[in-house]
Amino acid sequence: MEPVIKEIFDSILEGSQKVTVVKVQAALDAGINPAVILNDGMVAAMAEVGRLFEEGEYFVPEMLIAARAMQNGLALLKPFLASANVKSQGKVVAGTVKGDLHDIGKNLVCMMLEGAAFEIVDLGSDVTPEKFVEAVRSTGADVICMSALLTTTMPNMKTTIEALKTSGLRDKVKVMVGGAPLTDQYAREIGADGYAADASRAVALAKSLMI
Ligand code: B12
Repeated sequence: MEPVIKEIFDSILEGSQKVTVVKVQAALDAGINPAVILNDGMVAAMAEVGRLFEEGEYFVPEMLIAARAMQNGLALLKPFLASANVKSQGKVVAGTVKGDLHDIGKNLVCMMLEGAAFEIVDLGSDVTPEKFVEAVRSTGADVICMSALLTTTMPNMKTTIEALKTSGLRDKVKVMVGGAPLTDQYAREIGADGYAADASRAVALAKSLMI
């Protein structure tokens, strides 16, 4: 691993926004592939933060400052994940489900989809089923992307799919789901059209659902 990637990893673990930004910029200047910076430096650090939280070494404040450092670094990477203007691949409504504030993964999926020329309507986090339904209705979205990071909020994906059915919109939109606790099997059980484990697979899935 390049030393600067390890420094990015460490700066996110320590929640140091300034160092993260400086090191991500240094890695970009050194010509390191943005995907390596993202996956080996940043996403790996968030996984380690999760492990430390599970072991009782980190608490919510540490998770929060690590997340802020990650988001600052992501902002720098965004232009490198986005492609030049090409014909729209389709419209996507995205959000983290009701009760859930984890938005880093969802933001990353949005960035990568944007990079692949999808139009994104990002509803943010803690999005109620009604808000998803209303956004699908008003934007005429082709795809809806729901994210959940908590086992307790995963069922809100099913509730949202039910709400789409009730409002007569389910057949008009493809439903993609994701987030660390999800599985392909769970996605099938709740009646989603697809699940992807990470942001690059989410792009491949979205493209396949548009055919
Ligand atoms: C950062 C973090 C927080 C931050 C979130 C800040 C933010 N703005 O997002 C804060 C501090 C707010 C937080 C709070 C809490 N958290 Co938290 N958090 C995390 C942590 C460390 C990292 C999550 C993350 O950003 N990962 C990095 C991103 C890039 O990965 P990702 O989200 O999985 O996304 C990727 C894929 O899943 C996929 N994907 C994601 N969404 C979608 C959507 C679609 C459509 C598709 C196709 C793909 C896809 O693509 C993404 C990119 O590759 C995780 C640990 C972990 N290992 O996940 C715990 C974790 C999720 N949190 C946890 C807990 C318990 C909590 C709290 C309940 C703690 C508390 N006691 O208050 C609260 C809940 C608050 C709430 N109501 O949401 C637990 C959940 C346990 C469980 N089984 O439910 C975890 C797993 C930690 C742990 N190991 O115990 N947390």
